[in-house]
Amino acid sequence: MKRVTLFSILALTALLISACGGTAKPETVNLTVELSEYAFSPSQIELKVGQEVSMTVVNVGQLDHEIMFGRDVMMMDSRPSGFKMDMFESAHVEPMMVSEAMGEEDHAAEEGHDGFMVFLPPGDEQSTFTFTVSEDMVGEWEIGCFELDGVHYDAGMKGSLVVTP
Ligand SMILES: [Cu+2]
Repeated sequence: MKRVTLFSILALTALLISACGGTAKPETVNLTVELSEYAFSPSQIELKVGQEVSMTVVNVGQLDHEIMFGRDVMMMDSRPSGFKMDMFESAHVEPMMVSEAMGEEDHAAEEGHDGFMVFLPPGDEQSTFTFTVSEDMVGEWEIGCFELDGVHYDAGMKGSLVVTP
């Protein structure tokens, strides 16, 4: 009798767990991307629609760096200066800054970059932001740093971000 009861409880628990799996409880993903000369680590990021992403970007290098998300590189005076299409803007998703490195906002205004950008001075400065991956983000995107008139980007400071349904 006791054994039967225990089995019933286990069976019921399993049923409840599988039932809960059907409801849209967003999966939280914590990502850390390190910026250095001249690379992102990791340089390939994969995300899924519905995920709640908390991304921390850290400048572990010796120079100013930034990270942008988009596709189709925009040229200004024949230098890569950003993306024509910003991933967040085109998906109408506004990342929420949780913590910001010093000087970030001033720098964004100075550079006149279009789209979402996280700028980081050297010295292990870091920023964290969160966003929910939406349907409109599905596809292949690029991450890039366009510091020094695009010299960083040309030197290989780029990577890929793939969003799957
Ligand atoms: Cu850079």
